[in-house]
Amino acid sequence: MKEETIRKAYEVARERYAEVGIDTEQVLKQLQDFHLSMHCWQADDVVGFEVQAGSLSGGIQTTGNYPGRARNIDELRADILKAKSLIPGTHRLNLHEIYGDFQGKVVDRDEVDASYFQSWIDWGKENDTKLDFNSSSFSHPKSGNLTLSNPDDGIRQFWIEHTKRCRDIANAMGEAQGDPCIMNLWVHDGCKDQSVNHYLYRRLLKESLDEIFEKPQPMMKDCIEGKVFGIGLESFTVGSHDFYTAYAAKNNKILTIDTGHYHPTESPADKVSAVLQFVPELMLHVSRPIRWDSDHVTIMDDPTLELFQEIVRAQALDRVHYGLDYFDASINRVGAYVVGSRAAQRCMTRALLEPTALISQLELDGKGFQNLAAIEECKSLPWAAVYDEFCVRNSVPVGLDFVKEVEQYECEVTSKR
Ligand code: RNT
Ligand code: ZN
Repeated sequence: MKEETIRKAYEVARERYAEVGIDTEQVLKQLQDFHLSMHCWQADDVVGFEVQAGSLSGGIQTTGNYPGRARNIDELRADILKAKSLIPGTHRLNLHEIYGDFQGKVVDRDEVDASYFQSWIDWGKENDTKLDFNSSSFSHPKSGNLTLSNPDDGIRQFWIEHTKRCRDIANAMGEAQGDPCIMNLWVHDGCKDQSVNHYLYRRLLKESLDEIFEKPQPMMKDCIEGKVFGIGLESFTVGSHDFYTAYAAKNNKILTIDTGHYHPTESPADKVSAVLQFVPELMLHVSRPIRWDSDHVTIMDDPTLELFQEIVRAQALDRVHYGLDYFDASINRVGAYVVGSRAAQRCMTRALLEPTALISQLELDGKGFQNLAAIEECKSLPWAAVYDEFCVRNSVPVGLDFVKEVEQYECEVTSKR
């Protein structure tokens, strides 16, 4: 697309937005400060690099077998860098523990330490990419149905040790990058069928968390993620939303909102203003559920847009960490990164461009129809011209121009795998 055309469209947009009290230059600055934490696991269908890797378990599933999956650390790094080159702004990378640089060695989850992530730390520095981290409870012989809530002391201690070590690794990453590493804790613990030990499992999970979080780790931040159910664990989830919301509020932990983890008619966006009254910060796993937690690629749909609007309206931009969490194995995976990341940014662009002060005043003045009219009008203000300008200023392709770059990469690299 011609830069001249984009520039002209932006100038018009700038004027239109100025009329409703929005400074687009300010919004462009805010977008530059909006860092996504890109999940490493879209590149390889959540397999990771453990030598002893088994198949994906823990209630999550990838579907599809599009060619070109990243099969090793070099391929994954190359794919992430390709995707990042097509997404404006600077972004973080969110690693799972199973993505360590194990160099062909069998390293069990209770033996892992920061040395296996040194090459990631170096890679992050070289590529201006800060790292976030996750402990990994799934795809392991000891995963079973219960990990941190397992009544078997040996198994429970194994996962406690794993998670403690992950916090050490996250802290080392945070120190090395001079910025706290955000570590997410999600365990799949649950029951496939009827169970009468709910209180026991939740008590054990609480005790495990208390022990895990005992050690102060100044350069990492803990977040905890609940969900409704997992595949094969349909009847009961130990780490439900009530459980983690209560735990986070009481213990000042970051709560993770994964947009795929709620009942189909429940609004993740509506959680923002509720829980931010009680928890210090939020981590997002922006995903897209279709009928279930299917982890489809993020798009600009109403739930995602509302989520970002709620954050902006709550003036909570600096209290939220913006992670992505989807894994579609049925399409080009680099393309999936770019589409999802840009969609999240476009939602944020629209949210930042909302003349909230103006609409809020109408609402507070009880001007019902005027309020509705303003909200409707905002939907068609020229927000896309602002995002296009953002792309130009970051020297990345505008509009559909990134598609041919993904296609070329597929032709030269991923299709040959
Ligand atoms: C699973 C959770 C979790 C995982 C990743 C791989 O339902 O959403 O965040 O998707 O950690
Ligand atoms: Zn998630």
